[in-house]
Amino acid sequence: LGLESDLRRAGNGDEFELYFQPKLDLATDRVIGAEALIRWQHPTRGMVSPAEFIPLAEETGLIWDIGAWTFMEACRRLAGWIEQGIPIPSVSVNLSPRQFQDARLVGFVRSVVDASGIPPDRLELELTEGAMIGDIEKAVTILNGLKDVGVRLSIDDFGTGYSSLAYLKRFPIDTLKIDRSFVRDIVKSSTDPAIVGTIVNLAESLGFDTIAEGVETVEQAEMLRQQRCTRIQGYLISRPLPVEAFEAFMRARV
Ligand code: G
Ligand code: G
Ligand code: MN
Ligand code: NA
Repeated sequence: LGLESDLRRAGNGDEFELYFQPKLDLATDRVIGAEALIRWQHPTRGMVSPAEFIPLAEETGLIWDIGAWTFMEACRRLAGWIEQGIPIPSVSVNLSPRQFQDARLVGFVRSVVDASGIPPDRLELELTEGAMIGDIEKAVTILNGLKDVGVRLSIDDFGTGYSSLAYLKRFPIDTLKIDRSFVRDIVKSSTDPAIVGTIVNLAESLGFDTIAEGVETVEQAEMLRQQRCTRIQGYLISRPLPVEAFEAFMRARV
């Protein structure tokens, strides 16, 4: 209960901060984007993990305001990087199921993108399969609305949820983010390389890109490359970084 009232207060203060984690294409050795990840610097508890407060924010409905802040802040940061000439092709933000289902979503995204002046295809929304189960027609309508705005769409934690292939072919998405559970043991596993390869083939057939999450070692990256997944994200490249450190990371690469 304490955490809930703290979360309510944090929303209108400045206790939230976005960290950014780069995504790399091994084929070109280029940073292709960055994922924005929210951090809550609580005045007495210290850093509270989103794994802890996002579920609470979902239950209480506070997620709308937190998500609105996240999206606007991500746009503000990207606009700044474009202006400074920092070569960051795109920025993604995570959407939880309740944000995705909210009737205000498409209009909100449209108005923030319009106001920011950012080319919409440089923004990406990461959705989990769980956000899209239930009413599939409704999910497809929302996804089409977002594509109409021009933002990119990805399915996060792909392979752990419920999306059937029949649904997947109807989703106007751009990228499958291969869940890190398939990456973790890929070097030793007798099954996980084949699972990754199958996801890559499926994505290719459907016209989607892939990126692997949670890549921590060069051996994992090499196994992924053998399965033709060259886009990676994880501690091997960088941990999620506060803005100044992320900018330093980007400057050091050029
Ligand atoms: O950054 P970290 O690994 O601690 O994130 C934990 C979880 O919180 C991940 O599932 C991530 O997708 C989620 N998360 C991080 N930032 C946000 C955010 O801004 N909005 C939503 N809805 N989820 C987020
Ligand atoms: O659910 P989502 O994929 O958005 O979760 C992103 C979370 O994964 C963030 O909390 C981030 O801190 C975490 N993360 C990012 N890279 C790695 C990694 O290489 N290994 C592990 N274990 N976690 C990672
Ligand atoms: Mn994510
Ligand atoms: Na994920």
